[in-house]
Amino acid sequence: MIEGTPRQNQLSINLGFDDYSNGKDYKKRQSVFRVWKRLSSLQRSVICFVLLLGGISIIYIVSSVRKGHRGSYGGPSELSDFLDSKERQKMEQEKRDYIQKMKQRHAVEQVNQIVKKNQENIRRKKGPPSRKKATKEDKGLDKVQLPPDEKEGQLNLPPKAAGDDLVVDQGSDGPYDYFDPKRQFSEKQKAIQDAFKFAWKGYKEHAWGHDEYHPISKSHSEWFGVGLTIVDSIDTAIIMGLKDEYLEAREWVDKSLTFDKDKDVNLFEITIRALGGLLSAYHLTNDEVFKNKAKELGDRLLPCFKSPSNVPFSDVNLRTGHAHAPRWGPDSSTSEVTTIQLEFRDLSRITKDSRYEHAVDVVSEHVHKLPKKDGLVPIFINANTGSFRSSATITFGARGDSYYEYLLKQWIQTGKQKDYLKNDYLQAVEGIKTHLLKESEPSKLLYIGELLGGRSFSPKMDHLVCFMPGTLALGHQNGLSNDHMEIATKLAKTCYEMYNKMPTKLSPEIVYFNQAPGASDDLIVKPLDAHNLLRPETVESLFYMYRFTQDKKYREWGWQIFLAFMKYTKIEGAGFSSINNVKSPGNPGFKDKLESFFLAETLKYLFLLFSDDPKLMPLDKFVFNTEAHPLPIYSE
Ligand code: DMJ
Repeated sequence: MIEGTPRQNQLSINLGFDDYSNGKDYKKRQSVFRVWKRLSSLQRSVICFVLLLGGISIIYIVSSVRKGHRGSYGGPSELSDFLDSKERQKMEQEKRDYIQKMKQRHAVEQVNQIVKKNQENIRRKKGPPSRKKATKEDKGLDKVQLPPDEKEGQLNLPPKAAGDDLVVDQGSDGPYDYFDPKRQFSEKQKAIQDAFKFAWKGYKEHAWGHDEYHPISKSHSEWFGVGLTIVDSIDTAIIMGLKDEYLEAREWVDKSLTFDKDKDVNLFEITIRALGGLLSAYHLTNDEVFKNKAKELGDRLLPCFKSPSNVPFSDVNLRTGHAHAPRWGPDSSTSEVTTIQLEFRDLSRITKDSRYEHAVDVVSEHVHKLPKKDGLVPIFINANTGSFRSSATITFGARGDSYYEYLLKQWIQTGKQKDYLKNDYLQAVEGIKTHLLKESEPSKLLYIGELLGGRSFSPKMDHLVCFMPGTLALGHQNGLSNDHMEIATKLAKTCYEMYNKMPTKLSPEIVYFNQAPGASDDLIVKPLDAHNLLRPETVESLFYMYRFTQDKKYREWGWQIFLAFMKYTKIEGAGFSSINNVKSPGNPGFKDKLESFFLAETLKYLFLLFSDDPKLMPLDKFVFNTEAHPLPIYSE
């Protein structure tokens, strides 16, 4: 024994990396060799066996911990499984903290990258940077600074205040700062912002946290019990740059919004308004609060799809998950089962959970395969059989409308890769031309009628159909045929005339077009159809038409409609209300209801109609869901 104790020497093992430069090591190895030779063969076998067993155990433990999976027998295979529950909790907490910190670090790096990209863009536009020495302030703006006490893997970032840092990367155009105090608004935009603030104030005072506001009685009511007016309006507040209203809404969503309600909800309505609103708010702010709530809602809606045909039931209880057909009939509405795809797909993309997208893709593919009338579909479909009710009406109004809208928008959302959607849309436009498109007398206003029972033509058009000029124009902008734009232009004019020809300058809910040669008026309005619900479809189309053509007449029409809303639907000190009769300027009669889509859609599209900022909601980056909630376009 030359160095160390005999025991140490016996345990020393040469692993094969011989290095004779060190004499002491060499002598050690010699002595180990001598000891080994003195052992009996049984002793040698036992030692070899023990070493082998030890080696295998080490390899197994290391690989299990690395993979982090649980063995198929369900026994412990993570390090934490060997610890008692307190230690495990502590370890898991540390793990969570670490992940959180790394996320924050990643966010800071992302912002820095965006800032850098912006600076490069600006440099490219403005030429080389000046040699002026950077001031302290310049440096602050230059880069999001990590706090000085940050150490590797141990970030100590100050907590973010809600509303700070509200930027979203809009691709190569860089981030958009909705709450930039330097944002410029035209006088008309300011008037539209004021209308939003006015309605918000009334809702806040008399209906805060409730679904619906009744501005005459200054009361409220529930539909789904999820603060629908708030979640439907958040992104409008953001887009308009209304920070106070946004922060109030965000606070409510964070602290008070829950979907754990023993309540039957309509899958379509809650998807387009609440899920769409939350997703949009998430994309515009990157605030995880919205994403988490959207996910909770998505999970509670999934049971709808457990039908024999995979076509969803129309209703589901948010708490129990019990899904069923509507109380008033056996079928789901066609537009409802086909107007949830943009939202569910987006939810999958942001959560990396494919279940939502898969559920709605199955529906789209199923409907694609069903027989149609030149691309046109009946307005009812049965969730048990998966078949259309063939005797149902064909319309671009209620229960049919957004089936067509989402064919086009899904195709756009998925980077124009799903050709079957585009083809179905193109076929439907051909179907319109063959079966539904007519001109009125005497002014030859182009309109889209209906096929009652799927067969007999009716010259009836819901105001809802007025989304179609915008959708046709959007399709044209995305490369579809010129005649789509020609039809869009004529239909936009018709939709405007539905306002312009009324004594209040507000459109009725439904019109019939005169077909008789020699008739004096193009429009016939039945007494029960003369109400106005503050709907958005016409101003939505005016927004698209102006964006794509820059023709000022669309702004003039939009402004006239806005002024009519101000004149006939505004209630001093309270908000806005639907009215009963657009033909009676002396007595339009309030319905005592503010629909959430007035804030979500009507005012948003009006505000965007008057925006001259090309970076605000670029239509090659965002696609609006049917409730005007912008969602990102994914290049597949
Ligand atoms: C909104 O909820 C949506 O635009 C839907 O697609 C149709 N109806 C209302 C607005 O009119």
